[in-house]
Amino acid sequence: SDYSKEPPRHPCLKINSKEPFNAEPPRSALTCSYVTPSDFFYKRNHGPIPIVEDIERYSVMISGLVEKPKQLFMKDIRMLPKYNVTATLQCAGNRRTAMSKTRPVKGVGWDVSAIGNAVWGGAKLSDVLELVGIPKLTSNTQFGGKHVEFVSVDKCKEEKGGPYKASIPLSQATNPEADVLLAYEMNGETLNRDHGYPLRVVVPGVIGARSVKWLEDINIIEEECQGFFMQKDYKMFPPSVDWDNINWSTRRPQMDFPVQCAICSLEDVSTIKPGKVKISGYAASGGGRGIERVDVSVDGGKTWIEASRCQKSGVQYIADGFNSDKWAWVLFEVTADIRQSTEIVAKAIDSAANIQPEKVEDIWNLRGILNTSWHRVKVQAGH
Ligand code: MTE
Ligand code: MO
Repeated sequence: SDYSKEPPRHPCLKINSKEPFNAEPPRSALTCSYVTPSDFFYKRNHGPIPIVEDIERYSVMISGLVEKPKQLFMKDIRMLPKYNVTATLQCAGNRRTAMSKTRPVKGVGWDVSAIGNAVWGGAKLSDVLELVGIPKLTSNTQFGGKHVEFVSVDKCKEEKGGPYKASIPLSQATNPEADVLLAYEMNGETLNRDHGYPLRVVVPGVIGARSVKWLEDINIIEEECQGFFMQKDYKMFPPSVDWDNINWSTRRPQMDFPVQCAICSLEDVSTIKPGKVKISGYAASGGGRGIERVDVSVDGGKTWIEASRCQKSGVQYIADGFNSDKWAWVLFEVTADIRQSTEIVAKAIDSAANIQPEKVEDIWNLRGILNTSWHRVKVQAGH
């Protein structure tokens, strides 16, 4: 595979693997702004970054179980109503490094920054599917367990040199309220190569793995996609399952991500000046569930204080989806008095009252996905 034509990247990114390029920003930079600049947005790839030379000739083919298969060019997609959706994308492997400390896991080692929040601009998939005669709000009862499969052009070793692919239920794809996009813009600019130029899928509230970049084909299929990343990866197993007794077919592909939070203003080695300390970070939940509360402890989890939350500055955050960006993270902040070396802990509660698990041991899984355990940071008091 050819890694000689990779795009330029910001030097502040922490590189977890060079080929394929996997990198995340330092935690301190991640929550500087509500919308993550694309330079600082984590990059998760499984092969070399494809090159599209001729945008005029670039097209997406929609076929499979449709009456009239259709080839769509960028101009056709741009002709559809354009939506800007603020959505947080999170890799299922976010915070994997911390999970591997209890017992080794397989996968790219991520700190807490395999997550970012962007304004994605593009056409709604529900509008695109109407062009091939699939009505909005097509339910799974009417259509069985049909899925919409997204196929890329990149080449991954996991697919034996074939393209990356994934699928979502047809009912979600045809629901305008699910806000699934074929995005050609990120933060008001043309999508860059790392993030899927010229066109990517964005599935809000769902693990990043389903938001296929460099989209080439959309297939309407009878059941979920049989590709590696749906069937042999990104599934959540119990702690009792290891590589010698795994049976992949016993689990469903992970879709929504669970409630998550992380402290970004401090690292495990941070030395703090005794006194008032600002603690800040992000919290997010999948499925369009908002963040109801973020609790912070400065005594290792014995007592808790509620952090303030915001999305847009100056607007009080309410987890109702009307006054908030329902697919987006919230940033939290609290100031606490810290006099001695201690462990600072954060946990979030989503709008369905889902809470984060206390211990990483309880959710350990061999692929190291969905580490949503309470986030802990040890700090040293010094001068
Ligand atoms: N799409 C393609 N074609 N190839 C990939 O390797 N990686 C997926 C998803 N879409 C991937 C892909 C994974 S696992 C994640 S977390 C997100 O893209 C990362 O998107 P980003 O690099 O824009 O942050
Ligand atoms: Mo991912």
